[in-house]
Amino acid sequence: MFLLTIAVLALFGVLKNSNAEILGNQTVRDILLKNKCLCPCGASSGLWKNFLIPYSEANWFEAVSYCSEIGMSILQISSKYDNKDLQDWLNENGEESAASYWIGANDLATSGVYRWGLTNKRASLTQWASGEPNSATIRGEIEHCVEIRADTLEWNDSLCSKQLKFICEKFVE
Ligand SMILES: [Ca+2]
Repeated sequence: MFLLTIAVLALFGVLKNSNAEILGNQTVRDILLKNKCLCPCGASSGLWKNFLIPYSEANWFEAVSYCSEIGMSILQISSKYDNKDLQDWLNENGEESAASYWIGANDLATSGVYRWGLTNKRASLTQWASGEPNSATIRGEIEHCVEIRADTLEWNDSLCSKQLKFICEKFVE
């Protein structure tokens, strides 16, 4: 637990020091504090995952916090099996086939380096849509958070402040 605390504080330090970008009128640090995002925010391990798409839309930070508050984590995709499980589940439980959802991948700490949630775990198996990630800047905010399209499972970096549905996951005990 001590090491975990240190790791979280270290990541927090990275965010605090390297990312002065303004998201709306708030810094990344402000948003993390406001949404109590200083959690491990990463699923542990196991063979099978449960997924959940909460009813409400949320910005990415709120999505991370919400999943954590209900004992889950924002979705991570670590293997092709994760993709297969997700696709099967979305086919049964998703809404519109072309809907997009927040997942955990983001490059908030280091631009261009995508990690899962607020962990230091690198997103090694990426599946960007054509032309993405483009780190577009819209009204002064740069795209740092990743949404996944339900039908193609392709990724797009998007504005973290955008309201979007999201996918939580939890390994089955
Ligand atoms: Ca983009």
